[in-house]
Amino acid sequence: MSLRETTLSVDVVETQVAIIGAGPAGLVLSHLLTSLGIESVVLEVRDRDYVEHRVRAGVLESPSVELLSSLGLADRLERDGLAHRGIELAFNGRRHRLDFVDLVGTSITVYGQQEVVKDLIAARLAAGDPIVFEALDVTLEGLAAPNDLDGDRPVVRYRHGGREHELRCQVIAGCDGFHGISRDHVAGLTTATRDYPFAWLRILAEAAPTIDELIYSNHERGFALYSMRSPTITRMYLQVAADEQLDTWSDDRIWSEFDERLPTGDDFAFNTGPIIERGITTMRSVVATPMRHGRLLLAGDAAHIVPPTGAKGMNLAIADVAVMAQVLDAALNKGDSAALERYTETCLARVWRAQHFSWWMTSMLHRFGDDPFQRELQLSELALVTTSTAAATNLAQNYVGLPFGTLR
Ligand code: RFL
Ligand code: PHB
Repeated sequence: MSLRETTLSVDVVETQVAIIGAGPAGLVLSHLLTSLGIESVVLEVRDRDYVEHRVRAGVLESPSVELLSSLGLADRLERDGLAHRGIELAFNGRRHRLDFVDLVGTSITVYGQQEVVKDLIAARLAAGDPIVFEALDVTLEGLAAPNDLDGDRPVVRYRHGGREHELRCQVIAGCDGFHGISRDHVAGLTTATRDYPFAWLRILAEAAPTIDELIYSNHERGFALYSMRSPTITRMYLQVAADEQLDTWSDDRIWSEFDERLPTGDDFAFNTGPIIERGITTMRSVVATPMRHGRLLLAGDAAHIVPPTGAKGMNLAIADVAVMAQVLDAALNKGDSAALERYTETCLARVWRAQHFSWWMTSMLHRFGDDPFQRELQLSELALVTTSTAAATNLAQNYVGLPFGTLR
């Protein structure tokens, strides 16, 4: 980053890539670019403490873990992350285990998104590379026509510390999540959407997990998920109405509902404890296309969201920026923009696979009203994936994450 000029009113800085958003997408991208010798500045509207304590996803696919390891960013993840061999699917009061390592030779790691974010922020700041927290009123300017790579360079303006700032760059990476501003700058953007008629009530509790793997439970009262973050913290979810009011759920009601929906008995019981975070997560599938407008490229939730049943949100964000780093390496370091032209289609191949998997898991596991036809289809599907190696292998390879570069 070079400080070009400071006038009385505006601080002007030049960089190669302006990254909007310090979530998993923006932060992983910043490290990938550094490894390729490409300069970047990360602009984040929130403060560091907020970003580091925002509780969200928890499952890392194996390609995501490999990418973080290859960047030397996985020390704490390898030490504190929980390596899971598989998951359990529960229905009709019984648990069925799928061993992903046996099925596909690899598996997943449970490690909170906010821990990934903390590790990436600490490593970037330790290297002396810039993250501007509390970058307010970010605006993107000078975006040329959708296919123009030769036109004027874009400018990002923002306010920080009571001053106006201008970031001149060659490329803008829109990594600002589903409620960000970047997506609105993509001309001709269209979205494909699926709304689900329910939401998830989520809790984080100070309670030691009692088993080593996640339990996804299909129950007549609605879906429940048993997950965890550490040897002392449990993460759990309940299917609730789409317009559910959180304040109607007392702690007692939450715990007794888990007791109904999880297959508790002689071989499984869960611990309860103080609930330290709770909320309602809406369930939607959205895919925006294209993911590029000239020198602006979108990644992660800024371009697409999935229902959390497949645990894909954070992983898709990482997969997008793995592609983005490659195409920017070709374009900025080697003057070859062919891969950049294919950025949208390359990303969307994986995005649609994840959308299908998330939709399929959601459809198989949730209660959809009283429709007996749908219920029998679910039970038939669950019977298949828990008895057929071919069906279980399909679930396993989608869950652990296809290697980057598959489906091109
Ligand atoms: P993020 O993580 O939302 O990061 C975007 C960042 O951009 C910042 N930002 C801006 N910065 C500057 N200027 C602006 N105008 C800006 N507007 C926004 C934001 O403050 C933020 O720091 O997107 P990213 O990097 O694409 O990562 C995606 C993942 O975060 C997401 O897919 C998952 O966390 C989804 N998700 C969950 N996935 C799961 O698998 N399991 C979960 O339990 C789970 N819980 C969740 C979630 C997403 C949630 N959101 C987005 C509502 C719970 C929530 C509440
Ligand atoms: C989580 O631990 O937060 C989690 C795990 C699996 C999912 C969704 C969320 O499918």
